[in-house]
Amino acid sequence: MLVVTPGQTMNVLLKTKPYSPSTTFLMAARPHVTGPATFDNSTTVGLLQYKTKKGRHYISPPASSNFSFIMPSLPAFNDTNPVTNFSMKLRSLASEQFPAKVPLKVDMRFFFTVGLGTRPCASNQTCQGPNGSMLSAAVNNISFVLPTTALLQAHYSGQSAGVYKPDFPSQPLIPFNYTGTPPNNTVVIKDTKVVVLKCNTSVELVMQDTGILGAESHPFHLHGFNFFVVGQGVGNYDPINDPANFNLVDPVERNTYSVPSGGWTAIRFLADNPGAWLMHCHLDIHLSWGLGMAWVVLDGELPGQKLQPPPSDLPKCWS
Ligand SMILES: [Cu+2]
Repeated sequence: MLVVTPGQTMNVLLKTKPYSPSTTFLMAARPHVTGPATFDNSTTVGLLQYKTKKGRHYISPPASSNFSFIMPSLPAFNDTNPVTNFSMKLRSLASEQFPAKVPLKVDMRFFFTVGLGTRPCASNQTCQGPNGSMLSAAVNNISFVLPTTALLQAHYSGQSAGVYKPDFPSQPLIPFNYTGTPPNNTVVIKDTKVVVLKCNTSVELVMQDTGILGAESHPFHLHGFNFFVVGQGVGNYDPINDPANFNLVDPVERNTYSVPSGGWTAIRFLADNPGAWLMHCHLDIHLSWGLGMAWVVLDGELPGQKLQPPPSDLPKCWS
């Protein structure tokens, strides 16, 4: 069984057993859902068959549909246990010779809440949120607003004023019981804030799902870097006891990872790629509601640590 989250990529080595050139294999897939969304819960199937040609084996659709097969049993669409078991099982391909490059020393620690919230509904609109409010989403209660001038352009030209603010909070301004009784005020702030990092900062980030409007898994994607998933758990992250269980030996390396529903994920990455990098939930509707933020990584001292100029033929649409 394989679990792929929205936006995630995976290299898979398929081993069929027992091997026989005439065997047809059935593959089946269905959605996994943690939120309240309505969705197509049907199961899709595909077939693969080995053919032998000049001593080589390759995969092709079966020539005839005249065969019977056994439908694999798939977990229920809302069963999170197989998903957790699968994601916890994955390890890096690290070996003694090629150890995982997970940062062992941390320069900066961040704790981000990720989840849904509300905004006041405009008077001329009908909104779907609780008590007629507008559904929104936020990281540390800040609902990300995409600026009209590109972040990278503003950063590169040194004209970030009016485009983004460099004061994205490193932790929630008002801590609360993230997965417990929701706070009375669910209203989020709309803004364009970033975290500014010196080049080669090693970052540890804990992303904590909130149950403010119901817990839900959020597949977070980081541009510009791969990160290592050093820990995850259910409920509220415990900064005293949970780090002791972090995997700093062979953690899986990713650029997209689902923060578990009502739980948390801890990642580490080395910010060695100068530029402006979005990090956002890969559920498109959540992104449109503001579930993201950005990291701006400054140039370093060495020649290989400089943001490259835009290509000479970059279309000029500077605002
Ligand atoms: Cu999401």
